[in-house]
Amino acid sequence: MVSSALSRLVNLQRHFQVPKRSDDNLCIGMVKLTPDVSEALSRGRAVVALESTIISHGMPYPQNLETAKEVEAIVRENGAVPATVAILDGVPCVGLSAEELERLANLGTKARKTARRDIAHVVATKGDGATTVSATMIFASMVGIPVFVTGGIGGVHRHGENTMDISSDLTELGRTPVAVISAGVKSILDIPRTLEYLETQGVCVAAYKTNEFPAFFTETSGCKAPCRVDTPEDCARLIDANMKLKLGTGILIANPIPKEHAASGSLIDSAIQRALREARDKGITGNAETPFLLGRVNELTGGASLSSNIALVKNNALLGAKISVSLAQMRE
Ligand code: PSU
Ligand code: MN
Repeated sequence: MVSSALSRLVNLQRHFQVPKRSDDNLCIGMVKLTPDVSEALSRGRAVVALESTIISHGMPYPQNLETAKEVEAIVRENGAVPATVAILDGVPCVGLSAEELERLANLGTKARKTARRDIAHVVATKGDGATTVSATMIFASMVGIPVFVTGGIGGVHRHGENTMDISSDLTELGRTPVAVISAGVKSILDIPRTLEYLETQGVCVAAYKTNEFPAFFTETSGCKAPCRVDTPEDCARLIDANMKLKLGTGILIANPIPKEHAASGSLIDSAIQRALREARDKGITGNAETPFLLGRVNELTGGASLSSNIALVKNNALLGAKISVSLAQMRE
């Protein structure tokens, strides 16, 4: 047990050059880890990575801060250590202090939405970056965290076959071996093409306790999921097999929104249609599109979409923590 924990730390160190201790935070290469995260990783304990664009761009203040804290608390209560990822003053951080979390929530959209392509520039300019799914996967993988919880991932945008607006979350899933727990993909996106693209990228997509791929606010999308898992242990075995085989690709675990929080499909649908029209009329494209659509759908549904969003993120945190604990036990 001790020797495997030690060898894990030595491996981490080898991989990321010489770790330095500065105050209480352990630095691996350019990445700063909080003491509880580095301790858990070196002992092979369960850690769950969390993204931060959902805090800065996905929800308004103060619900963003409350939700971020509650999500971390759910992870802890279920036996894992939460590691919220963000770039602060140009330093990639895996795990945030209470003050850092508050700062990020306050910055809101003033923080830079940081996907893979943005990381080097945010670091070089010593900026504050909120990491999307793609950037969060990169840092989770760098420090050895195999499980990552979010609300929803990006996908192929509607008309993506013309605009080529395809989230880098999908290509990241194709190249980085981290399991992402999400409530599926929002119907602001083109769900069938998103699943096709994930297949092309070689990503294992598994729906939790259902045969259907969920659509974030609703449990159904009309698309069949490629595979199904029914327990946290099933998920852990899947992740373990993916790691042992060194496939190098990510896994998407799609956890449907709890029934009691599922928004009325027609309410959300009409809000989405209107938000999409407005985005087109205002010429909002590129990485501004997702935050615009999320905010507008929330306004148009009178906040209903925000409370569904919060409920499903917490539900994902619960599942992610259980998966992470089961995986840590399996790999002891
Ligand atoms: N979908 C959501 N909420 C979010 C996002 C997506 O329901 O907050 C964020 C995530 O950080 C995701 C990013 O990685 O948007 C995708 O943005 P884009 O479509 O620009 O790749
Ligand atoms: Mn995009």
